[in-house]
Amino acid sequence: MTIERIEELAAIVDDAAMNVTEIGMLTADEPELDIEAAYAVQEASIERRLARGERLVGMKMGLTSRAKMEQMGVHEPIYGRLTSSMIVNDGARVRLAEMLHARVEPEVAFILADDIEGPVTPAQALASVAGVCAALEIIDSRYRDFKFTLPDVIADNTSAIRFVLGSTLMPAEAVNLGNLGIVMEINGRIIETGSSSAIYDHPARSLAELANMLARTGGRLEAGQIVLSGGATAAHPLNAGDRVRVTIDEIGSAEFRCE
Ligand code: OOG
Ligand code: MG
Repeated sequence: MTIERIEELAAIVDDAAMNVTEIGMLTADEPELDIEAAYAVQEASIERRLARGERLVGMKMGLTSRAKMEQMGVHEPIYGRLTSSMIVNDGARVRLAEMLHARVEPEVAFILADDIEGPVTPAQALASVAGVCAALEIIDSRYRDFKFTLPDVIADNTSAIRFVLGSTLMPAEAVNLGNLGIVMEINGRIIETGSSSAIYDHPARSLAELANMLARTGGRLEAGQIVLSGGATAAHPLNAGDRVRVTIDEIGSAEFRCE
């Protein structure tokens, strides 16, 4: 695919996100959009955000749990990019008018102390982590009916729109990271329970896999970056007035409100 075509597709997903307008799947009109081209479109769409003054603050893994793979009908892990405009402070409000059909999912987040350059094992990746915290990711596919193929969702920056990190950071080695109980509540009602073991068997495996996927195209994770390791349960639709909270054993909680 030509650079011009990649830029064109990046403008389509970026405009859809900025204007809160849904689009049809890119693959419907672009048979050449394979996985490699889709990551190029994702990068070009992030370049547009950076040109508007956003900063790259981290990376996210997606479709790392069976619950998410089954919900979305896509069975391969993918990664996306997190920018400064996606950060929601713990306890703050999010405006659903800025989203099409937002959903929320509970996640475990890492903050990196050092760069991570693949290939690495999960244990090596953990040695570069400053700490772990509870997180909520809000996703909002730009595609009609939240339906997409693997290249489509990669090109759309893996549906990223907002995320909330909990306010406590725990050293990864101080907690039983591979099997922490997770509870997600909306308006005080428990709507999902799960375990960090659902995240690619262990969140550290998800982190290492991310570094390894990036290494294939010469990329790496950088000190200070945030990494979302992937939704532990299915994602849930959000409605105005919702108060959402995730509580994860040993590492704390994160919350936000919808308006
Ligand atoms: C794709 C993004 C998946 C996760 O944690 O699995 C994701 C989607 O479900 O729209 O963020
Ligand atoms: Mg996610």
